[in-house]
Amino acid sequence: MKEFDLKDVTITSPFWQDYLRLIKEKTIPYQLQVLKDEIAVDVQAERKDDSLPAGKSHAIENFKIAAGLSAGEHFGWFFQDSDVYKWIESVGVILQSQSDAKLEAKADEVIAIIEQAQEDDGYLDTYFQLKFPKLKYRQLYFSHELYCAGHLIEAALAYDKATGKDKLLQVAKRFVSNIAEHFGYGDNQIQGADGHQEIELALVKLYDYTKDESYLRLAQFFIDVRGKNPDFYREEVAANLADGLSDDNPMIDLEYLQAYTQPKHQKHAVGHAVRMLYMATGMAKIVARDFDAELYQACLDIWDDIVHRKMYVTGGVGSTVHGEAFVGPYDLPNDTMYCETCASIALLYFAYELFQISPKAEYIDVMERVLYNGILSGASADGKHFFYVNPLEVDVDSCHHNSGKGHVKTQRPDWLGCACCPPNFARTIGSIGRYIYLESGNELFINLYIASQLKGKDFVLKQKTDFPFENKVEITYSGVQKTLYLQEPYWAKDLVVTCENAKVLQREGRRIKVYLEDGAHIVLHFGQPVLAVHSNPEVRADIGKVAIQKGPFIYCAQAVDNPNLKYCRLDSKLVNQAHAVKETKDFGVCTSLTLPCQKVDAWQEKTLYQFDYEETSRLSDLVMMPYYLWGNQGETDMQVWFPEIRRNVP
Ligand code: FUB
Ligand code: ZN
Repeated sequence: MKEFDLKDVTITSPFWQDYLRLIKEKTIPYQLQVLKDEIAVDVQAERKDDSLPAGKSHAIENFKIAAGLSAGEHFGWFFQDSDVYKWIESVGVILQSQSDAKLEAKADEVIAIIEQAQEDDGYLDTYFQLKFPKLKYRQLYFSHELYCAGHLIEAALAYDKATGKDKLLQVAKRFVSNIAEHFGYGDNQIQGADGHQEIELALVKLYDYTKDESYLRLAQFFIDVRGKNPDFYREEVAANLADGLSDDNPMIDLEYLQAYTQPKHQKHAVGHAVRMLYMATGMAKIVARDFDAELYQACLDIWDDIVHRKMYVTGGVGSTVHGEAFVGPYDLPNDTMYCETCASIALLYFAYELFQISPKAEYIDVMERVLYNGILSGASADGKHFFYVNPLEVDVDSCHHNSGKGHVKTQRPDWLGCACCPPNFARTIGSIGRYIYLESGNELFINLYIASQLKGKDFVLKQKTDFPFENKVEITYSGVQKTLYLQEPYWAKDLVVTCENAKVLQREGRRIKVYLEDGAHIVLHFGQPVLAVHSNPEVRADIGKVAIQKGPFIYCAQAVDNPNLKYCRLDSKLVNQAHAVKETKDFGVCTSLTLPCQKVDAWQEKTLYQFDYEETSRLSDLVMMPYYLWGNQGETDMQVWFPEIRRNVP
C-alpha cells in the first residue's frame, strides 16, 4: 500500500486543525526553548529517583559541545540526542503542509550544529563522543547509539521532504555508512543489535525514500541478528571488563531487550513496551516489502497477545514501571501501570503497518482507540505540559505518599529529564494526515474519519464531518473510477450508507467496499451511543467495574467535578440516561457526560473494618469527560473504571 504525502492531505477538521495549530504555534517553539535551556522550566525526573537526570534538558548544548562550539560536559540521558531529532522531525512534518521561513531558519540553525558535531567517519552520538569515546558500539545493551541514529534518519527524511534541504539527510547517510561498516555478518563486524530498537523501522523508511536496497538489507540484518546469539550482550560486557574499558557489569535481562530469541520466533509481547513495539513496527515494515512468512507470523502473534491480553481500554500498554514493560496476560492494574505515551504511539505505528499488509478492521479499531485516548492524553491542552505515564486511576494523596507510584505524575510536568514522549507526541500528532488515507493501485482506503481533502494523482476526495463529535460523514469524490474501502466503527450503532454516483459493492463484517465514479457522493450516518464497557473477567483489576465510552473516546471522571469520587458506583443499565453536552471549556471543546450514579455514604465509624455493614447510598450525578482531557484543571483524583451496581441477580 502507498501512503500519501502530508502535502496531499489538507485537514479541515476543527478538532485536528486545533491540534496542528497548537503543535506549530505552541509546542514546537516551546520545545525548542526547552531543548536550548532558554527558559526556566521544571524539568522533572520521570520517577522518584535522585540519580536520574533532571533540572534541565541540555540536549542542544550537548551537540554544541561535541561540535566544539561550547565548552562543558554532556548532561542528561545517553539518548538525549534523540529529543532534538524528534523535534526536527516535528518541524519537518509541519513544514510539509505549510511553509514557515522563521521556523525553517530555526531548524536550519539546529541542523548546522548537528552537522558540526558529526565526526569525520560519520559517527554521531554526543554521549559517547563526549564521555566514553572508547566504548562506541561496545555497550549496545544500553547505548542507544542506533536508536538515536534511527531518530536522526526519521528527522532527516521529514526535513528533506519538507524543505528539499538535504544537509541532515547527508549527516544521517554518513552515520548509516559508519554503522553499515561496523555491523553485519562479515568477519570483524559486530553481530548484534542496539538494545533499543528504532533503527530497523527508520532504515526501511530510508529505503523507501532513496530506493537504495542496502538500507532494507541493513534493517533486515538488525532484526535477524537480535537474539541470534543470546549471549551477545554478556560477551560484550565481559570484553569491556577484560579490556579495562568499563567496570560496568549489569544483569542483562534478555526479555526486557526482546533478545531471548530471534524476533521471527517471538510469540508474545514481553519486556520494555516501546522497544517491543518499535521492533514489531520494523518487522511489519520489512514483511510488507520483502515478505517473510515467519516474521509475519511473529508480528501476528505479538499483535494478538497485545490486543487480546495486554492492552488497556485507552490503548495504553506497559503494565509496570519496572522495565517500563509488558507483564503477563490480563495483568492491567489501573493505578500503578506505565502506559507510556511513546508506547501508545508505537502501538499506533504497529497497527498501521499491519493494516497495510492486511486491511482488517481490528487494526483501524486499535489505531482509533489509542489515538483518541492513550496518545492525546500525553499532552496538555496548552501544548506545553506532558505526561510520560498515562494512568487510568489517580489518587493524588496516594501518588504523593506511596513511592510505588513515584512514576505516576498527578499533573503533566513542564518537561522531563527523560523527554522521549513530548517530541514524540509532537511529531506523531503533527503528522496525523498520514494515517487518514491509503492507496493500493486503484483502491482507496479511508482509515480515520477526519474532515480533510485528499488530492491524488487523478482524483480529489473530500471528507466533510464534525467527527469525533458528530455521527455523519459526507464523502465527495471527483476523478477516475476507483474502489473505496470504509469501516464501520466498532462502537457505532445502526450505520446507514447512502450513495450517489457510487455503489456499495460489499459489506463484510464492518468493512465496506464502495464503487466510486466521478461526482460520487456518499453519506454515512451512525449512532454514537454512550456505552458501558466491561473487561474480560480475567482482568482482575476491572472485575465488577464498568468504563464509559462514547464514540472513540473513553471517558473519565475527576474529583474536581465530582467530590468523593471514590464513593461513586455506576449502573451500566442506566448509561443510556447519560446527558451529553458538547461544550467549550477553557481546555477545549468536548462532549461531557452527566450520568446517574449511586454515591455510597461514608462510614460513620472510624474503624477500618466492620462486620455486617449495610451500605447506604444516594442517587447522584457523575460528570465525565473524555479521558485525554483529564489533568487540565489542576491536581485532582481521576478514575476510568467504576465499581458497578449489578441489580439483576437471579
Ligand atoms: O530509552 C529511550 C526511551 O526512554 C524509551 O523508549 C522510553 O521508554 C524511555 O525509557
Ligand atoms: Zn516516551
